[in-house]
Amino acid sequence: MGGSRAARSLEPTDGPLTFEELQLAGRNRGMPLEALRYDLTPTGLHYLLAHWDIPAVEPDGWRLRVDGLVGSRVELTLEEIRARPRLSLPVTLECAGNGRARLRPRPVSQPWLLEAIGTAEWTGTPLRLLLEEVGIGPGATEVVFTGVDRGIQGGEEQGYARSLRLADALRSEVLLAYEMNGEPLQPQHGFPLRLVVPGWYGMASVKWLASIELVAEPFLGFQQEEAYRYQRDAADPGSAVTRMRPRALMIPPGIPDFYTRRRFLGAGPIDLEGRAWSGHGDVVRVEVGVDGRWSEATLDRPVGQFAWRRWACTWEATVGAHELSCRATDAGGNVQPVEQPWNYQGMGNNLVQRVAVTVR
Ligand SMILES: Nc1nc2c(c(=O)[nH]1)N[C@H]1C(S)=C(S)[C@@H](COP(=O)(O)O)O[C@H]1N2
Ligand SMILES: [Mo]
Repeated sequence: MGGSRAARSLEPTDGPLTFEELQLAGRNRGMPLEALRYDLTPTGLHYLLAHWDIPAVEPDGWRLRVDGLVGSRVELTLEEIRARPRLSLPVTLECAGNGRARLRPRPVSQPWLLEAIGTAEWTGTPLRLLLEEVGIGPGATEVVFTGVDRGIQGGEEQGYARSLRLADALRSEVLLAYEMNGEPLQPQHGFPLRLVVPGWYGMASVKWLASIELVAEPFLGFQQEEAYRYQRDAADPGSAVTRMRPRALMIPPGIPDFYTRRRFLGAGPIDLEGRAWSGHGDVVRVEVGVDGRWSEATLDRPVGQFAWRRWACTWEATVGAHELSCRATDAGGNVQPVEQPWNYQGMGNNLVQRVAVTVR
């Protein structure tokens, strides 16, 4: 197994960004950090990630198949799903690869810096109600979600498929979502239907859903067993990436230089603000660092149980070059690291943000 993993992965590198990384970066966009000002990220500013192409789905011909170890198999139209009990939840989503391109050496994949985040209000029907209705067969332990999209990864042609353990799938906040911010899903965010798994990194929220299958054995698909694992190296089977680690981000203050993005601002009191979230319970503390000295920020109420909360503080900016940073602590006692948490696939890098500023 170690051998096959090694053969399927690209080795991390200290080299310059590649053409292939640029190709991915041009398709998969981040949320500009100034959009941290919004409670709910406008849909066009929400981050976007698709492994392959955005599939063309004709809503009339589309059906959601629910089968496997169920009492009764069903095929549902979008109309039938929309007619089911409805729930809206603000949810912060973050790609598990967020921060990857800041690692040294750099795992080669979509080269995210810090922007693979967004918070939307997702509307759909709770998965749990549908599973209970079709009947969870004896022996079912996992639920496999497969998207319409297809591609090749690790040399293997596949549809995008992920599983959840039954207990996770039955959590009341897990949605089959058909609306984002009050509008039907846009093509790139999973039209006509996607899974939304609040608290988890984005890979769990399967877009362009085609089927839901209840199975008895652990699912071993590529996106479950090969991708999305915390590994030391290619041979390490590692552990599964699940919930989001805590993170705070700051709206870079002042004005940017076009090319370097260094920030410029005037001396005096500066309002710093941003957002913080975690998949392990509420963020309970945000600290702001100025040149390595930390102080407390104030916290607003979370936008929702599964969504980020705003933080703010005032900084007496003095003339010169400074480095600003921020770090979150969650209810589980997890704190963002100040040294990089390196792993082979570049997953869950929640190293603190650092913002270089010049005060004039
Ligand atoms: N079918 C399918 N679902 C998918 C993906 C994909 O490539 N195909 N990408 C996943 C990943 S890695 C992330 S981070 C989120 C991104 O969701 P968004 O583009 O709506 O922000 O979708 C997830 N669901
Ligand atoms: Mo992702």
